[in-house]
Amino acid sequence: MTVQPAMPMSWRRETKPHKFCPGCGHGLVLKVLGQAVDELNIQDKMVFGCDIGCSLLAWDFFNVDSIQTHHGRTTPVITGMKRANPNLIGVAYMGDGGGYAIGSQHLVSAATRNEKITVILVNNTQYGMTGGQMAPTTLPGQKTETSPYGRDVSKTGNPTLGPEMVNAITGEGAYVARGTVSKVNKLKEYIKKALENQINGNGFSFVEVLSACPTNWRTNAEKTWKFLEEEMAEYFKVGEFKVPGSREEEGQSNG
Ligand SMILES: Cc1ncc(C[n+]2csc(CCOP(=O)(O)OP(=O)(O)O)c2C)c(N)n1
Ligand code: SF4
Ligand SMILES: [Mg+2]
Repeated sequence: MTVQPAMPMSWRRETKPHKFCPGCGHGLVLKVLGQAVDELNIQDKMVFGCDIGCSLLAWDFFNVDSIQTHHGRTTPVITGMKRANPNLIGVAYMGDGGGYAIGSQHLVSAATRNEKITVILVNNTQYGMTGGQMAPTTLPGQKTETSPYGRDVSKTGNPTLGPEMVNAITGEGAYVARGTVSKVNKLKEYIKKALENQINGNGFSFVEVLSACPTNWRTNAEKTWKFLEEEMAEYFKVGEFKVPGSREEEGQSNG
């Protein structure tokens, strides 16, 4: 009989390479999420839900319980787990296509009910996993696989402003912010606050993250950063929109 060696004490700190394309923003978002979870010491109570899309590549990234669902359904699945066991810390992680298009009703319902979960939504302005189709967040004039002449907002409407919407429909105790992978320290602060808000038993916590998809944007490092920091950040304002116990809770963004 083979005797298995005891699990090393350092197992919590083990790392492994991620599966995203070079330059993808998902890895940065997940890195700061992991750091926040470590710092708050919630690994043993956390359930990580990822969606369909490139977010699902993170299903075995963390040493926590995890579940994968389709298009925004991660939000109601994590809601159900949290309601069944309020001691859990439930994190729903998804893309902009899943969260704002096919599964948008789930985000609206959970935010309206002020469910005590944390949703992290990665906005890379298109459907990454399936090859770069137009999403609700595609910028005006932006070329994608399904908007080869550039997004025509007169026909498709304006890009979705998720945190602004969530801010408008959530009640007291919600935390709402938009961060960017180009400012990871600030992003970590927002994600940590979103987790702390859940730990404190307040309301719905929502962080949208501006992220890069150089593969489908077909951009080099310089153009990727320029698009992220200039064009995306110009339309999607980074900052906190609602912080429990502060003036932002009354609907004022600090942009
Ligand atoms: C009902 C259904 N429709 C379409 C698909 C195909 N599909 C898989 S991932 C995806 C896009 C996901 O995009 P997003 O949520 O923005 O995540 P990203 O890959 O950009 O991180 C689509 C359309 C599917 N799996 N199920
Ligand atoms: S397709 Fe885009 S979002 Fe998906 S892993 Fe590659 S760079 Fe990241
Ligand atoms: Mg996307």
